[in-house]
Amino acid sequence: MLNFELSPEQKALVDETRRFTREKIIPIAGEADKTHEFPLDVFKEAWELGFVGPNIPEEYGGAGMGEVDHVLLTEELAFGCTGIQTSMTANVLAATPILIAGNDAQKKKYLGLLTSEPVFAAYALTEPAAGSDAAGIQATCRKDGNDWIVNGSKCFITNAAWASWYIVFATVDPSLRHSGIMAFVIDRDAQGVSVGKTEDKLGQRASNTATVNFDDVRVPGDNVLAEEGHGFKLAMQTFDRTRPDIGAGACGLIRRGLEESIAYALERKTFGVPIAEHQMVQALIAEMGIKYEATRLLVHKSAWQIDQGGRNSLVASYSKAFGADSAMQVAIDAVQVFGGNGYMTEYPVEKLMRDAKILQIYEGTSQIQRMVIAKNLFAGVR
Ligand code: COS
Repeated sequence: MLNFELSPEQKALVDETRRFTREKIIPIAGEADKTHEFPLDVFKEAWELGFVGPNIPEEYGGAGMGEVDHVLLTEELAFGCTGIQTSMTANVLAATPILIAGNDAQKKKYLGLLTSEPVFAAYALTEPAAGSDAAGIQATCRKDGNDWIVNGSKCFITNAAWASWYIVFATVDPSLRHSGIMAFVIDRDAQGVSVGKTEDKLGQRASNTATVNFDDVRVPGDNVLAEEGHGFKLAMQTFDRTRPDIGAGACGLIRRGLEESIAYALERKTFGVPIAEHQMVQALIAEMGIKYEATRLLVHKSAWQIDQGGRNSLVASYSKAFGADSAMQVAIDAVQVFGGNGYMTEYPVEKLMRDAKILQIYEGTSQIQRMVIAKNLFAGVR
């Protein structure tokens, strides 16, 4: 059975999120971009409405939303501003390893924190010398009685400065690569945790991105999420579940670029007619429509696969790579449709171009997605 129709509940969710985006995000997005200030009041309102961490199960206080509903919601938030949306959805990235591998006590404590008050959590994998090569992390952990001592530095961490707790990947021995990696939940207020500099970024400037340091941090054994050799797989399983959501962010950005371009093309005149009548402009806009529809289909399929359970790396990477690359192209073309005005900050599309770039980089570059895709395709044949 195949059905592209949204259910009445999904339509209501889209309407509600769309209204929130129009009323609360779009009016302040430009200012948040300029000042680098994440709008905490908007975050709190979104949290009240259940838009933050929506896929946390009801038994831990969440909305228990399925992944298809989740990507519908993300697309709507991203239409308003992918910077604000990234910070809102980063709680899902941090919650996912706990949902996959956490025991009941860890779920109650750490997911419960996210659902009982509007706080942040962060996922700390990347290091200065280990981005794409996630198995190359250098942060270490060593056992001390029932505790673990964690040392190292994580960079480019979304919401690092705001987070109440972190998912931290560290290794018992860097030379073991992925077979030495563990995962922990570490409280922000644990002794030895410090937040470093906040990054000054090209785009998605409303979202906080910072370094976080772990200096002889004592972590109770109860906070081990993945034992030696299981941390890397947990990181990858997490991405399988969260990369479709990056595709959903791309969907929102693409739709924004498309709608802004159509509105501008109907209004702006050259050679005595609206530019919408010029075939070359029509071609740019038609491409945007194709990219929107195709990204959305991939995102919905990859989200649906998550809801069905089982391994979904292939389509997750399709949706992430195609969505991110399409968003970048659409944003560039939207600036082109706007011409000189598109290059100016008083029009909305230059921000889309700056914001889109990171979609091709975070949670695995477009090149890494192609590695995952090729590996899965060859494995299917072998
Ligand atoms: N689910 C479960 N297990 C997985 C997996 C997945 N999706 N992907 C890989 N694994 C397992 C493999 O099966 C292998 O297990 P065995 O040793 O038991 O055979 C192990 O993990 C190592 O896998 P692989 O050899 O593929 O690892 P690589 O070091 O080659 O790395 C890539 C693979 C490049 C895909 C990985 O490092 C990656 O995704 N990098 C990008 C990281 C990233 O997204 N960073 C951005 C962070 S911003 S939040």
